[in-house]
Amino acid sequence: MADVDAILDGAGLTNAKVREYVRYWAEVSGPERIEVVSVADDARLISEALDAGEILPAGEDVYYSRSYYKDTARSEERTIVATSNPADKGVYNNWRPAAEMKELLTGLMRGASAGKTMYVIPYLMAAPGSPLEKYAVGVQLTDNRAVVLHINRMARVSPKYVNDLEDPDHFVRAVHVTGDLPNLGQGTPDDKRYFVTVADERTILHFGSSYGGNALLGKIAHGLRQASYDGWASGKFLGEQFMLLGITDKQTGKKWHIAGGFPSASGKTNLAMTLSPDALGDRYYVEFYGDDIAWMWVGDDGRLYGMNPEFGVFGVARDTNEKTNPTALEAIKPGTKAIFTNVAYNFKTQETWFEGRTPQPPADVEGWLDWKGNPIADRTPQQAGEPWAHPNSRFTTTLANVPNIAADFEKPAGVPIDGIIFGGRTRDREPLVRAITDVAEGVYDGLTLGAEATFAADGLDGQLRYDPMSMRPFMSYAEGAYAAHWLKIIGECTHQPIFAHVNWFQRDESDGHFLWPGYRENLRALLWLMQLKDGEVSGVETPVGVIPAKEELNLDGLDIDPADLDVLLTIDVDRWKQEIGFREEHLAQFTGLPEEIWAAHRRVAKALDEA
Ligand code: GTP
Ligand code: SPV
Ligand code: MN
Repeated sequence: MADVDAILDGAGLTNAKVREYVRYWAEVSGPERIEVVSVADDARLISEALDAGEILPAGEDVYYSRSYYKDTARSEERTIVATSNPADKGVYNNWRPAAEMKELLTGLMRGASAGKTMYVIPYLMAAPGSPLEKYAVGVQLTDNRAVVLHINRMARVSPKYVNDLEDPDHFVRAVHVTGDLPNLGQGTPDDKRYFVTVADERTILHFGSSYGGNALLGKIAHGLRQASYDGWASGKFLGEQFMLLGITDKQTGKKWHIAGGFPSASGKTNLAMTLSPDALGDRYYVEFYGDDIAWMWVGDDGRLYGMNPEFGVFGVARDTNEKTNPTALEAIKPGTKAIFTNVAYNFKTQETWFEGRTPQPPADVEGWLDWKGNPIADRTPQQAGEPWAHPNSRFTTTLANVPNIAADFEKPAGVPIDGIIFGGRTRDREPLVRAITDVAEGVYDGLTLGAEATFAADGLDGQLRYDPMSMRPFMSYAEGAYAAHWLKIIGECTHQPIFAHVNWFQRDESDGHFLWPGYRENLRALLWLMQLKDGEVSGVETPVGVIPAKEELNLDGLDIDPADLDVLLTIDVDRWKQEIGFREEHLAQFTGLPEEIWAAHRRVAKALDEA
């Protein structure tokens, strides 16, 4: 291996602690070459990756990549949070002792980058100048060039972000070693993959994947697991799997910001990028801030502030089309430098396709390969119904490519948050929207978010499960402490956001159709919520929150079956009473849950009993 110091000097990487870290892990994983990356290297890296066949052209300045077929989503059971304090063990964080995990991962990584280039990627998960900048600095090491290309789109990348730190040691050490993917025993008892966040040492060690959040460590490992831990340990902020959007009423000039948690592949990207329904477009303008992560803190004016630490979008491809998400299509069009992963690809025309892009797949199958690279034309009749794209296939593009990106998306001060919403795929019980004005009841609602799991995690599609605040796969410390931290942060606000639960996924009992048309129409529920907050409507009180009176919901230009609307705006008290029993069991798993949360639970249960 070449002289590490000479390479770091050449790249202008001067932080001595960073240099020491790079030397240490280079010694462990044993790459042949080392290269420091800045976003300015992107064009060269793209052309190298094209030459090496690691990515393929998919139109002008758009690219295609395929991951190993057993490496297409997060693996929750292989994901671990480690610390040196056993009290950090929670129900969902797969806690393990730090010393044990560091030894194990060091062993797995030893020599595993032989013959490869190790890329050193200094990054920032914040807009420069953010009050949380200190928590946003990291340096990822990876031995995978395609991963570098994704990170260049998803994070701010440059040595300048790590050179002049107030505390040179305060950066996240994020080590990624791909491993020999065909020989890792994925999904077997001998599985060799480990995705570990050593949270109290701010060190991330991921081995055995080159896909998504398993490999882009600034995203969910740093942006969610490490950030939620840091936010709690410092007492200063929340790091959540939330989207963030702005709505402007052009008539009054008012602007609201709403943040919200929906479990993976449940509509955050769609909602955050939404446009007004056509009939309301003259009046309301929606701006996109973020689709997957929000860090939130209390501002000097007593309001809750939020920002998206990411620089790009890693969005679910399936069902993205002109109707569901026109802004996403704009953000991945020719010239955007977007990268598609695991969609179908036509090697003759360089087109891409995924389920839901058009109602039917391309009629002429010539040149089309499915996400595994197998020709569609060679399919047997039995294989005919198989999807062309992987259900968790995605696109990667920078925020600035999204046409309705907010003008102030990089403003370091963040934006004040007026509403926090929770939602997920719930086929019954949850109405279109129910507002919750009490903070403890709002936090309680987030903790009891229950939804159908999706294909964003291996092998769980369709299972009903609780996913507190949509953070279940990203929880880094014990749930009781997490709830207390939420109450503390929101409690410190003198102007608190309104909470709400939304559901776009309620289905008809008999034929299964979605009762609510969803997508752009979802704005109607958010507008009602903001009007409620501003005292312009009063809604209908129910045991589980305030729901819209039918005439309060703006339905201009919407064609909806009145019978469906009735169900969407009804609370099924019996079904809710049953739910309360499940919630009791769910909450009882958590040690140290604050009494305020139990009190909120009892209030809701009592209101239902009296209903
Ligand atoms: P992650 O990136 O995995 O965290 O997920 P996400 O929450 O950003 O998911 P995304 O917005 O990409 O949603 C994925 C799926 O939800 C797609 O298949 C969408 O078509 C579907 N979806 C989103 N919004 C709606 C809606 O309003 N109604 C219905 N029926 N489906 C929706
Ligand atoms: C999710 O699964 O919630 C994602 C994609 O946002 S990944 O970054 O792979 O976790
Ligand atoms: Mn996500």
